[in-house]
Amino acid sequence: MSTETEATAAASGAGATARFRENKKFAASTSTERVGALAGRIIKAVNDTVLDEKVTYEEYNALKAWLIRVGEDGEWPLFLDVWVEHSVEEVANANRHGSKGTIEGPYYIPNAPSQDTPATLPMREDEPGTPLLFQGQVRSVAGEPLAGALIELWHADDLGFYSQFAPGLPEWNLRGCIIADDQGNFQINTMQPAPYQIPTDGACGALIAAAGWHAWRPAHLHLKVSAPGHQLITTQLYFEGDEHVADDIASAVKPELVLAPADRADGHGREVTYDFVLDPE
Ligand code: MBD
Ligand code: FE
Repeated sequence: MSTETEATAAASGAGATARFRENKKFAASTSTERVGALAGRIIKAVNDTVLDEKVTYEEYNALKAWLIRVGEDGEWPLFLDVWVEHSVEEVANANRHGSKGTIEGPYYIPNAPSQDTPATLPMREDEPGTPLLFQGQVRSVAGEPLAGALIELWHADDLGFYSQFAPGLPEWNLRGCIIADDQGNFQINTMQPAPYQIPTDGACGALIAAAGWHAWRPAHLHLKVSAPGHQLITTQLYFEGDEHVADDIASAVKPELVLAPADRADGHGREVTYDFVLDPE
């Protein structure tokens, strides 16, 4: 038995759904006018599609069955984060001057174990993959080093699985909160993640197969970077040469977010430097 053979869409979907409920990221109050306007537009967009495309009862019932299955598989967080979150992020961060953000995705867990820099993310003794040293500095838009910066990093392992969303992985595997030094500098040792495939055995995978799309996200590091008095950024970093950098199923790649790691002089994996620039609050 291994993570690879035991992982199921329903288990990771149920985990992501439970996680979302705990985070309680719901709008406290959205006005009647706003709900009416947004829900009205979405319903109209669906009806326009039905009329334009002359959707049949067979197709309508297939949609109904599929929507029921998305809920049963717990895949609403996955579905929304893959196909909708990128435009929400674009609107939210349109006025930022610092580093680019991108989507959070469904697999963030707050309060991972914290460590001072230089740090090594929690990993198994025989963690597979290529070691990666990820380092840099956190600064303000004015160029000042930000003391007290915090770098939260989480990512998939060398098989593309996230701890707490796939069986058999230690609780905090490849997740950590790293406290930068008084110059905002950080050094984090981890393992290069693998590309991520949307589970093929759930509702989202069924849609992807039925539509003839591919199911891949390029390999990525997820980050939340913050410092006192500055806006937190949620972002991801990708790797040059990854075939899915150009066609991420989640539409979350931006050119500024693609890293080009170099081989380490000591032959021990790769290293890359990336600095974060935070906007003031
Ligand atoms: C991921 O790992 C991810 O980052 C997103 C956005 C969606 C699905 C899986
Ligand atoms: Fe991810």
